[in-house]
Amino acid sequence: MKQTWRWFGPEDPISLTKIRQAGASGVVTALHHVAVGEVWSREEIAHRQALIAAAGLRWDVVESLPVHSDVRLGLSGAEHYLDNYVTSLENLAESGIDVVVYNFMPVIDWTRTQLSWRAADGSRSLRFDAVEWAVFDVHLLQRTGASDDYDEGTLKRARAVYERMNEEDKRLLVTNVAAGLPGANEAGHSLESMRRELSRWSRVDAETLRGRLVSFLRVVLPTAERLGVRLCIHPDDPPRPLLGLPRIASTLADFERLFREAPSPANGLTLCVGSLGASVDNDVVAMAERFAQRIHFAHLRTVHNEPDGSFTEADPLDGDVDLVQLVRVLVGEERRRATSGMPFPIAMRPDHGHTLDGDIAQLPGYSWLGRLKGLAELRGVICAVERLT
Ligand code: DNO
Repeated sequence: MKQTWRWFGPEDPISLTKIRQAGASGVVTALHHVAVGEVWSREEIAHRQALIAAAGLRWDVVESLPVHSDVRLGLSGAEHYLDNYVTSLENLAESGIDVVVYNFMPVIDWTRTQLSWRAADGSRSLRFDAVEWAVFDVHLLQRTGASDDYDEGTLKRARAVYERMNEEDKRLLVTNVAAGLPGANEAGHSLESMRRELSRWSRVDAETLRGRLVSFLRVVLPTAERLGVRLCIHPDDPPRPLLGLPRIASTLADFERLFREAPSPANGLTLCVGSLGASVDNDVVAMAERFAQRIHFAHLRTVHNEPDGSFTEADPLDGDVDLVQLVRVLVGEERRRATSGMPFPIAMRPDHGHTLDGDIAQLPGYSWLGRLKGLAELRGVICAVERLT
């Protein structure tokens, strides 16, 4: 497997030198400074590529080339953003970058309620707490109809938690949920702007959103296929509807349907194990087997799930999904590709890491030492699976 590391660009506190010393050979990055929907020019791409090459690394994966919300909302005038998307894909292909991540989550991207949850060993990790989530939705955002989405027990516990919160606790929960996490599609929200954005989406149900995803793909996939670019949708994180909004890249059935309706080989999947694994209904190893030919990029991380739907990010080898089995599936797929003419290896990156003592961790989830530890463990697994199978 190709071992990569996510780098947020020249502002990232983790330097390219560190990334190389961590053992990665590839970089996953995006032109975060270009406004969503604008063209990624050849010059900007070449400039970023040169920085990465000067450090002895290669820009292997774009994460992400975001899809403008007007496209996801199906607004008239969105054709301009689609044209720009195609041009950006052409410019990337021209530079030899051929794996491109995007997602189709409405309003909020990946979501947690706690960004500094203390584990027993004192390290910090990210957590989605189902009760705090209900506190946010029902009591802080006060979304119309929110209480219909929770059972009695959760509503009762949420009220009790809310009543114990002081102003600082409330402010922190709003920031954690709404302000936007690293790499999210769009800038974060205040409660006010989130309410405004939600009202734009009030009539979009799952079927409508699925239709828009397929329409988007029908426009961009022919170009991607012609250029040898593989577009890899990132699953919903967590894989469930939030804030009354549909999420359509969450389950085996969602992906079966997506690949049936847009069968182009350029229609690929980012196997984000932590996202998919945050539903106990997803058998992620079985999903990897089922969609192996579509996977061109993998986020190797795991979570611990709890019965009420809460989950906490775990150490890679200690979570609910067996990453050793998963790596075995991906290595098997690479071997198959080697004899079938498909491009390989498959790129992987350690996804979020815990924040360890003495860490550099300005960006939630994207710590230096925590990810270094994650990559080191995963390198061991990959090496063993490649040698022994
Ligand atoms: C979180 C990441 C997301 C992901 C985007 C993909 O750590 O997995 O930021 O990059 O949702 O579009």
